[in-house]
Amino acid sequence: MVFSQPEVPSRLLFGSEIEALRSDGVICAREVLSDKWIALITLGIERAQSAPTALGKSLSIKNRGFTIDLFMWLQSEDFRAIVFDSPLAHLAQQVLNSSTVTHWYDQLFLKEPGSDVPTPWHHDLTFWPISGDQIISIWVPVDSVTCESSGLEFVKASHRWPNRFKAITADYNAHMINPELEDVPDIDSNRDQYEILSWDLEPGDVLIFHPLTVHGSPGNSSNSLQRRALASRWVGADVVYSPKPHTMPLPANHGLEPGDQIQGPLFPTVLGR
Ligand SMILES: O=C(O)CCC(=O)C(=O)O
Repeated sequence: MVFSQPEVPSRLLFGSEIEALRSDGVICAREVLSDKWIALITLGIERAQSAPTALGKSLSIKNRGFTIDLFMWLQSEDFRAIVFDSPLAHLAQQVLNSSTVTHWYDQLFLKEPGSDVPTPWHHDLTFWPISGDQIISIWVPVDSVTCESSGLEFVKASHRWPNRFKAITADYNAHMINPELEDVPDIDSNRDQYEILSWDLEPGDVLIFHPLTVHGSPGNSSNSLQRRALASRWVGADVVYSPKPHTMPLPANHGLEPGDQIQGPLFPTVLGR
């Protein structure tokens, strides 16, 4: 079988960016995606909005301007090309330091101007049925993003905290809340006690973050800027399927047994195959 190869980014990450990601748990990488890819993601988002999945419909809060959807690349050629052909796999490879780079899943987070739906502070790994170290998310906005238009915020170096928090996201389901884990602290009432990182972004810039870095975003209080982003998530060779109660359900046909490396038709290995 002939595979296409993902595009090499117009610029690779600097060593200083990779070091900052290790120490802070998040970086903003400027100008790593060209207009071509931003246009394709935008097109994919527009198409996805007119044909949401059943899961997307149940998790979105349409009357408050909030849309979420998952496993986009299984729905459309646009997002499939983002997985297999865009430079994202190379960016992931640089930070994962793994022999293989495998797509975990992708997710849309759209907030219309005036949407009052926040993304509460949370981290991701506690509600994913995987374990391992080589896991990364790349958050790709297709619009200019400011703090006012629901810019994503991160607690610096929180990926190094020993705490493991209950899932609390705008899209959470009760079954994903693990009563054995602790609540996320009340960061908003005590912002002066935390070092909070956020960036104004332009299309082409991305945020890259560790799955234990605590993050969240306010509603979109801009009256003109849409805030549309694709979260593209990747894993390396040390990541295995580790089903536990209170974690995100995977599509039924994933074919993984506990302890299996994340791979297979739903989790394509894009580099190092
Ligand atoms: O875009 C948002 O508001 C949330 C993004 C997020 O939580 C994630 O990508 O893990």
